[in-house]
Amino acid sequence: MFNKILIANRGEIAVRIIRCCKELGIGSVAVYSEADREAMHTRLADEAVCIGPAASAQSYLNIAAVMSAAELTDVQAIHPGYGFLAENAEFADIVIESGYTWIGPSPESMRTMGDKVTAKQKMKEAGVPLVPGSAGAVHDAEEAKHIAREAGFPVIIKASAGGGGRGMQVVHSEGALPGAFNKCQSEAAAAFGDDTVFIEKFLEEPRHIEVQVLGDTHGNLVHLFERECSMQRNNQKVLEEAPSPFVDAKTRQILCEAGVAAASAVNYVGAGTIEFLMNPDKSFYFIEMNTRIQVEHPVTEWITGVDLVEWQVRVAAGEKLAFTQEKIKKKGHAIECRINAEHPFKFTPSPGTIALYHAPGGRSVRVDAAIYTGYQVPPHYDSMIGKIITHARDRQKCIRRMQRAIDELAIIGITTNRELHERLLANAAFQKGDFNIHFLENWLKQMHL
Ligand code: MV4
Repeated sequence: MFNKILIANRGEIAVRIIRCCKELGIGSVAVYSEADREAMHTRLADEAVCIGPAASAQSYLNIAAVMSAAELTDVQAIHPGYGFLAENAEFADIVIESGYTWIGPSPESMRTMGDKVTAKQKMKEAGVPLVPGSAGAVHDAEEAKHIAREAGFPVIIKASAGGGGRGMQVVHSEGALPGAFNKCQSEAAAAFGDDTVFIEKFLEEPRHIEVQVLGDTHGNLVHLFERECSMQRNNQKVLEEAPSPFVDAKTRQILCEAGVAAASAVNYVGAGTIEFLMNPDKSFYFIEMNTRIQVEHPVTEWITGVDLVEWQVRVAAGEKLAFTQEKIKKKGHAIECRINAEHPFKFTPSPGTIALYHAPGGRSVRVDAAIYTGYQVPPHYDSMIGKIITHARDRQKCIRRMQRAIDELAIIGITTNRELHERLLANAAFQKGDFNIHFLENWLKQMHL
């Protein structure tokens, strides 16, 4: 096992990883920007190194600065968390070439999955269901027309180097296709330096369901069931849960096996997530794989009892998974509410000083946050300041427990999205599990605020 790990991140995920290190007896090194001198992760780590100015590009995304901090503190491994450099294969290469252990999958797995056209090719070979559309890259508007006719409108044009909702164009008619194709291609070139695009049939009312996997370096790979992440707005998830209220036992079996097949196809090591879209008839299709720990990992931890961050560290150190697939059981239901420093309905950021913070507690309530009374939420980063996770025997009890937890939460001094959660948890369609990826946006539109 490692003596000391550097955490190349900030906020609640850095705190989550530092807590894990402490429990494993591993030293922790935080890196922080000038805006994060008083941040929780800076304070909680055994050591902390300033890596640059507030702007992410000059600090948390500054590979040279992060590597200097690793050398200065003599760590053995680097955990990237999520966001920032987590899915940057170049960074993973540099970490490994510099003699450190990368707490994550191989750079090769990251590259294969990072390029969506290559990823889909691999998934096809592995027998993982794909959305009907182009076999690979689509080179011009004329080719796009033939594929769209074959698949039927509407279609979606996606950038191969995109993902997470970036670089996509939905097209409803043939007339709109050439313009959308050129737009997608040029935006992809500008945003990612790669103008490769592909086409899929646009699924109109799918749910976003993802499978958690965990692999070791000895060829063992297991799934930890699914999460449902349909409650999103502008590709920002608001609330996640496990298991999905929509997935029945039989569908779960084939879905999770597809997740394992997807990860196995790239010899996946560590914690990863395979994203699927599921139609109302429960047919499902691979869309992309996230080669990192995700924000919503605690709901899976709670229904399975598996500490995903601990296992990321253990498998990076070469340990074998201590459990087989058959040993992993799911129990009850878990929900996560993301707490953001933003207006609950307008979603405008609300940085500032937290005059008072009181965290909920009590039975089966977990709070992963990086705030405290007197903390100044900086304006430079993501608005998510923490997460509340609840668990109960069934979904209804879990919702009631979350309502109780949200009711106890007090954050004074800044605006948070607490009221969004209050209203959503009380919504009849949410309570019935009757929603898809468009629910939140449609609901907000017809709401009288
Ligand atoms: C899709 C889709 C429908 N059909 N692909 C968005 C995030 C990225 N992971 C993939 N995404 C989608 N891909 C096909 N073939 C719907 C989404 C999608 C979405 C699209 C438009 C507006 C909001 C959305 C929210 C979640 C997913």
